[in-house]
Amino acid sequence: PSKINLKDYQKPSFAVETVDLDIKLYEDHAQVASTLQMVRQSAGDLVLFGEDLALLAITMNGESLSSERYQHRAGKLTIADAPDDVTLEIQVRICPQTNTALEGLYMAGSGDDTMFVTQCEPEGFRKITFYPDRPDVLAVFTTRLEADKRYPTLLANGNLVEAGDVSGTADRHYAIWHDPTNKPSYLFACVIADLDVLTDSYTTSEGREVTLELYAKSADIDKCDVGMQALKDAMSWDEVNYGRAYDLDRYMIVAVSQFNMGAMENKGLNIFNTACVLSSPETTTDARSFSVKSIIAHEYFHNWTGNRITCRDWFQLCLKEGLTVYRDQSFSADQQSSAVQRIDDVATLRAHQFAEDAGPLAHPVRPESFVEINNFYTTTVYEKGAEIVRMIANTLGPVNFRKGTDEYFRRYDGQAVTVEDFLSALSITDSKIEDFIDWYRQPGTPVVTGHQDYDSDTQTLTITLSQKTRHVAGFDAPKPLPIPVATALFERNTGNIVAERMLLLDQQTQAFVFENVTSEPVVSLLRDFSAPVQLNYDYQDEDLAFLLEHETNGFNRWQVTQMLVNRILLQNKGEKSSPDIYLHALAQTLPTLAAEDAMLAARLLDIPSAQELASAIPQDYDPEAIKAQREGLYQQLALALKDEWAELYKQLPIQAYQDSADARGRRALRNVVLDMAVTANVAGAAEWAQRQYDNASCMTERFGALKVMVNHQLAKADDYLADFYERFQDNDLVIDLWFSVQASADTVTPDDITALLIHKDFDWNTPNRVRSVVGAVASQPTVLWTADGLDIYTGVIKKLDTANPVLASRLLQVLARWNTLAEPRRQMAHEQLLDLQKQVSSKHVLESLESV
Ligand code: BAL
Ligand code: ZN
Repeated sequence: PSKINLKDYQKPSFAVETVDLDIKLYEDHAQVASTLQMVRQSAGDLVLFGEDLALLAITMNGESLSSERYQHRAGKLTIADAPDDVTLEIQVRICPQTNTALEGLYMAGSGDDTMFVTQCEPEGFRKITFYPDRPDVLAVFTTRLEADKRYPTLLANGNLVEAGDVSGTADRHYAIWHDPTNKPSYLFACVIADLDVLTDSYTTSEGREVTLELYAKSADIDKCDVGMQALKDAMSWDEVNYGRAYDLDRYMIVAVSQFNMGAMENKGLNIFNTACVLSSPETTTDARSFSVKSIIAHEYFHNWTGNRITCRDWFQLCLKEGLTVYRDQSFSADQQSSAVQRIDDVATLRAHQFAEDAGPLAHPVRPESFVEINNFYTTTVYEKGAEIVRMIANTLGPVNFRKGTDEYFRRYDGQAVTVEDFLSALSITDSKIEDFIDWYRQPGTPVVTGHQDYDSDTQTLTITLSQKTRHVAGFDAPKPLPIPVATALFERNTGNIVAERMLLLDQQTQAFVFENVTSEPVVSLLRDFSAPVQLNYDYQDEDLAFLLEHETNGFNRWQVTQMLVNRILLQNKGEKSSPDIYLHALAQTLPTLAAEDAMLAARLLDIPSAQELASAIPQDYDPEAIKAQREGLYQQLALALKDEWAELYKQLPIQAYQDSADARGRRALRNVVLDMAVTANVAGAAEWAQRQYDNASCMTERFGALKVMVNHQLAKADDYLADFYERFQDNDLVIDLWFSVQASADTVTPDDITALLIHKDFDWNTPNRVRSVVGAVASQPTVLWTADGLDIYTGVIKKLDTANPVLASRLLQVLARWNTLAEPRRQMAHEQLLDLQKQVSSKHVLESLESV
């Protein structure tokens, strides 16, 4: 497959002014008629894209175009010598009923329970009709939908203009929608379904009355309140923090159970994976419910950062995603402890993005070439993209960052722009911000190394920092990047902060001098994770234990526990730290912290997942050894605090459900304590798990207890699994949990996975269900990296390769680290991947296998 390069970007020859779409849905196909008003902007052919379309008719300025007048090849329809003003009328036939790729217009559900929805980002619109389907072509859309009255819900972007019965038929109806905003085709959406709606309203700071509608199946409409409240919170937050108000009279969200992504920000008509919008205490864990709120906010925030200002081309994906993730992380930090928010964001970044940056699929935040853009909806583009915006925001400070974003909206509203445009607006108060462009261009995670020298005569402390980024093949030699390092000095005898500074490391090596330091301090670096780098500072374990006790920054307290764990588990033989200091420091900290901030206390007990630990191992990775060491340390931790668990558990009783940060923290800690108690064989702990399940006030408690029973193979685990299935068999999202708790059990075998894949409720057409099993396998390296595990995993990829290549390719990305394995696994994995390469055909999967 051929590569597309950023350097080859050319403006489209034609602009589209208006699009009139008419989509008629029938039993086994749909007919799409479109009228495009186009005007020439520059010399060149008129180019339309189209995939999986049967072209029925095409006319230009009223004249039927015979096939000699255009070329139709490899998904492109090219008309040479088009006049400057063009009206194109196109008729195509498509088949949403058999569209398993879930791109374009597709049918979700089966039997009598079906609905039709769209997913057009990035290039799905070309599966609906021929169109200049690229983000820099913006047009005003009018959409007419026609379908059987079995589907009473007919939605498209914008405002409802007209609806009624189709004359001459008894059972068909239509609706016409008009979206007054100029938008790229990737933001087009429509829905043809039978849904209930939860309605609310919001008055914007500009005085606009907005109708808010959340559409879901009638059985799910009682799970829409959390999402609705989050939407209103997000609307208000964006007005206060960015001065951005909503711009249409209607905002709709539709829940669909079969969806490749989490959600999609189509203008005025968001489409959501049910997992990312439905929430109720009985059926949704706190963690999931919290992410529902942040995803609702994320899609809402796209209205300004993505929709009103969009990307010039798909290389600029991070322009909208990095900024919008940064905005949703900031929103979420305002809904809970900001330290815990930062911990969770950084844990995700380290586990997934650092791994991607260290492996063969490493790419810059703004890639320079791709075969299939769907392969670049990555944690590098999203999460590292957000880290760059965060560094810029912290460098500027809140006042100047706001001046910069105001300028960005002022200058570029209504346009399709680039990362350079973004940096140029952000740099109006500080031209150095433009230097951050290298963060967008250069792949690889910088490693920052440092040490300190204290001179008691002059009372100066010198911190010397160096940076190094690995040279990724195919890219220029790495340059030093601007790296903000938030630093505080702690006095050893009092634990007080004596100095705080943001150091800017922008050369390969730099010395930073602090004057008037009366005794050698303990230095806390990279506070709040001020840059997405790996830090190797010359600490003693005792310094880290000191920081665990004295840091005022909750994030850094967690960070030092993670550094200690890494020293215990990952350093070379002979350099490994003993766990004593770590265990002692936690034993000192935990009881008090549990009462003050239960959620933070729960996080401090985190031992990085096997996957995250693996991401830090460049070669000779032995999954069994890492698993054994990890479990060994977990066991030691559980035993070291064995006498505390009963008391702590007692202090965290089940209470009437509340959705406050405090209550969520107590539930989170309760589940961790339960697991620790069972691990340490505390007398009666198995019964605590049963009682917690039986008396649970919400899913967090019930599922937490079930997980403990399954992971520890407690005597009643199977009975409780059966009960869980019975109780929730009608709720797909909960049955996903039922699959995932089994597939990710500590003791799972390849045979167990195979059994789940042939279970009567397993469904290859529902990405959530596939991920609930296959995603769980990915989290178990000791199962994944065996001959049987790989057989299963590559079998899944083969099965999905043509049916749903977007999903197949995403699942495949976890195999990218095969080359870090110790032999003989490395060789075995390599052979399996070479074999897979011969048996797949989608460009998505082939591109992900390029480096094998
Ligand atoms: N734009 C795709 C889904 C999201 O990032 O919001
Ligand atoms: Zn997004």
